[in-house]
Amino acid sequence: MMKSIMRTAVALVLCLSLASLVVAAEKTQKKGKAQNDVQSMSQEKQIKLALSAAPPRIAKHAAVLVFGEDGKLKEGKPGTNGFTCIPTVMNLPDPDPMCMDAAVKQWWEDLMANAPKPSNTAPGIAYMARGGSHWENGKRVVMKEEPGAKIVKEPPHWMIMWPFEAKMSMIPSAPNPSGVYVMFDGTPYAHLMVYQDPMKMK
Ligand SMILES: [Cu+2]
Repeated sequence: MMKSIMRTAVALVLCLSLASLVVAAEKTQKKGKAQNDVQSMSQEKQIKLALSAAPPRIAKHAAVLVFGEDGKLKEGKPGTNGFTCIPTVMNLPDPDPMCMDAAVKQWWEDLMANAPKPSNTAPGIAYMARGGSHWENGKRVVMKEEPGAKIVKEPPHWMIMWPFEAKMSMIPSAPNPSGVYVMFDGTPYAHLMVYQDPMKMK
């Protein structure tokens, strides 16, 4: 009887330590990802990072969404000017916060929900004063990671979210010396990228 109790106890301890090892391993794995680096930032730091995407005159009155412990975005700060800032777009090591108006927020939520097309009914404006990144395959800018695609950095810019077409507008579909291009050309999520530093808009 005593022996079997002991055996059960040993098995229980083994189980528990194994479980804590698994949890520890998962934590280490998560830390390796940039997404979780931003997510593991304090709410205060996430808000500061998010607000650095737009000039102070916009950031001052903008709402902020931050990542909660579950990895989902939640309100970090309410706003009054219709703009919402998030601490990261691509969740890569380089900071890429974005401040967006209501139309882009709708566009962004549709993209995150894998909706076939964005539902905003008016062009939206978004600011990325810290710059950002995109996936590029050959000379093509692609929406997602795919075989052969690499991350290319973007300088500080602002965007107009509206389905412009390179063919109709004659604007190039990839970054070029002019500083303007149609990103995600040929998809419902096409939009105009303008390589101008929002911090210089006074
Ligand atoms: Cu873009």
